[in-house]
Amino acid sequence: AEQKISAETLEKKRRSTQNGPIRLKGMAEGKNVIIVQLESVQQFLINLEIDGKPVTPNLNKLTKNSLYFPNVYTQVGKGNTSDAEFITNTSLYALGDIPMSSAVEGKTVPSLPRVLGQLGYQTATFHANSVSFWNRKNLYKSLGFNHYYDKKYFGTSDVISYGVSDEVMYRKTTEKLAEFHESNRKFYAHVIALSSHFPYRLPEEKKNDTLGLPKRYKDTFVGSYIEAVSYADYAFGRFVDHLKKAGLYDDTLIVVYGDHQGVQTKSPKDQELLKEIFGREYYNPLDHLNIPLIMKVPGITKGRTIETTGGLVDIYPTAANVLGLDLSKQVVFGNDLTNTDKNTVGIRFYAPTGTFINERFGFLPGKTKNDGIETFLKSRKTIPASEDSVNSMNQILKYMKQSDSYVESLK
Ligand code: GP9
Repeated sequence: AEQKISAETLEKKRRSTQNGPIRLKGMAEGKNVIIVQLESVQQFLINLEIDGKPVTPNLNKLTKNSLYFPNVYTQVGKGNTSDAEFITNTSLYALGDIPMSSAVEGKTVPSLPRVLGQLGYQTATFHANSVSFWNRKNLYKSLGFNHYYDKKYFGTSDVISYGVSDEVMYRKTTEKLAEFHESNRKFYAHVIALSSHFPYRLPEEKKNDTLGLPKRYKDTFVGSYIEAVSYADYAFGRFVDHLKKAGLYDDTLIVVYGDHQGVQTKSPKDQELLKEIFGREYYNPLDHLNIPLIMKVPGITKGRTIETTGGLVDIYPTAANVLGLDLSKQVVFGNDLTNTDKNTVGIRFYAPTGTFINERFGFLPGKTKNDGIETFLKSRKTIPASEDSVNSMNQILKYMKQSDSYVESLK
């Protein structure tokens, strides 16, 4: 049965990579890799201005000379941030009800760090909280990271929420990366930012580094959220400075994405602010689960926006293409977004199982296995789902089941 799962999945992958010409293949082969996961950062903040002031000037700047994917969605389950770490490194679905760190405890999971490790890279993951949170010590072992750096390394000065501020985290991460660089081995660093964590209580002194919100945003949830992300963006800008100073910026594949949703509010005041930002009602799950994905590929100097719909499962295959890694013998459930015009992203846990988003609409399953609704991405207009959509839902459910059995079969 295991053989069958792998064969079917590989066939799916083969089909999906036949869609178009292979673009960008191997452009970052042999380069250092830094993947930054931004806590709770949703897509709508990128290029957003409030009263003429950008919320994320540093990320906006990064998009200008990178591949920028505005239509990407989170697919995390109960393991939230740690599920995002898992999916990004494996291109497997999160189970939903069980954090993946528990589901893969003691197992060896095929992954980006494992593949790069076999090519001689040092592989390390950086996060300011204790590694015991979300059972990460086991997760990192299962994913095959050579090193992890947690609270013990980062210390406890200048703390925001669960750990040192992103500023301290990025500075100390760069120090380690510079050491790796000196050892003449390539590195892959997965860097997990934390300062923009719920409930977004940014210390007063850090607010000097944020955009400075107008009065109508004061003492609102949306205001605190935007301020926290504005600080996370400021700290990310400092990271770019540190990397440039250490000579580690230009020739490195840098991937940045948001792990999961951050806006959690139903208050009328907050809804009003969201309406002001979106110019329409804030829509859950389409607006809610939409996260940014940015890839700075060495050699690409002019930015390009790639509209293809994607999910966290697609990050690894997309990065693998530019890194020149062959995934044809690995079971992955995502697609390379630079070579796929049509893609369907399956979601569960934070939306009803069977929810999917493609290049035109989001599908929400109905009460039976044969119905649902489609909401168009552009107009947000909703109609009853077609038979084709119901078939797509069943296909997605099949892939999720295959992914689950594959995870279970791993030793
Ligand atoms: C803490 C952080 C928790 O280590 O990763 O994030 P969460 O999963 O609660 O968003």
